[in-house]
Amino acid sequence: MVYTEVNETRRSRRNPLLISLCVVFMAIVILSVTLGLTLGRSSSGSLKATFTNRCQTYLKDNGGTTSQNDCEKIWESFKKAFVGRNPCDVPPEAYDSLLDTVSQDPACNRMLFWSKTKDIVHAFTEKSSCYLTLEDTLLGFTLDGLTWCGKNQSQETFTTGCPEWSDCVNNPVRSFWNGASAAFAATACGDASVMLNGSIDVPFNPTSIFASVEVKNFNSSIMNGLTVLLVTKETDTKTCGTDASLKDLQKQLDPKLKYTCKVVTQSTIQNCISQPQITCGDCW
Ligand code: N1C
Repeated sequence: MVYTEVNETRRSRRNPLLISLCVVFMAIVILSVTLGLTLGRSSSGSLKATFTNRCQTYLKDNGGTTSQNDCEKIWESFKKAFVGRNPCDVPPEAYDSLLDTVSQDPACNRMLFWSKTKDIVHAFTEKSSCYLTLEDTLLGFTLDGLTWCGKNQSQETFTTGCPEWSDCVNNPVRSFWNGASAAFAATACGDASVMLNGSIDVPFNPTSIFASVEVKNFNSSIMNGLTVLLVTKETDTKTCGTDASLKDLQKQLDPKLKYTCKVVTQSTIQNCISQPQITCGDCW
């Protein structure tokens, strides 16, 4: 009798504790599921919003039609390249149809390529319209700096949990830049330029998109030559004649293309950017 009473008292004390633990556990489960769903949805929602907003801004600023519909159509074509696919199995060709629909008029003599000099290149192109980079085209402008991927058997788009650049070659972001860079380089006409980084060991790096994709897509029947602008700091010792990687670049260029190289210091470019009015051709 005494034994039963003690036991019951313990049970009745334990029960509320167990119940509260269960409630807390259930609350955590429900919260994580809801949060997961909301975050998942909002990331894909925000990719579409970012894409169409940037696309419309570009069209507006570049005198194109500003119809919401155009950017919605481009978004649909963009999505088709990677939605429902394993994010390590999206080859550059997946973007062919998108790149065909959004083709851009080439800007002969004004095309500027770059490798490991993105910040200074864009600081310059933002201030002047002397040169045109891939980020000054509709798709380059719209997708610059974004991350995206899909998932097998899912219609959703994701901006987190996507493969990193080096995780797999055929990831949606890497394949886009490969495909878009190939198409951009193939239209280069007249004299093109490239800003390479003279402060690093290998300014012309075979693994870069510039070396592995763009140089291979130059078309010597529409292009005259390539000018390398080797961007250095005052303390750098690299020159056009002494850098081994630039010799590789010359070897890889079609012999019909004229090769020119100039060292340009960062401060020269910065001075030029700070002028109220930039005259094309006056900077270096
Ligand atoms: O690998 P990189 O440089 O040589 O690629 C740069 C080269 C440029 O000439 C562009 O035309 O390839 C084109 N390009 C872009 O326009 C671009 N915008 C943003 C290549 N990559 C681009 N990105 C991102 O920069 C891309 O997601 C990747 O991470 C970098 C590559 O830059 P890099 O190594 O300095």
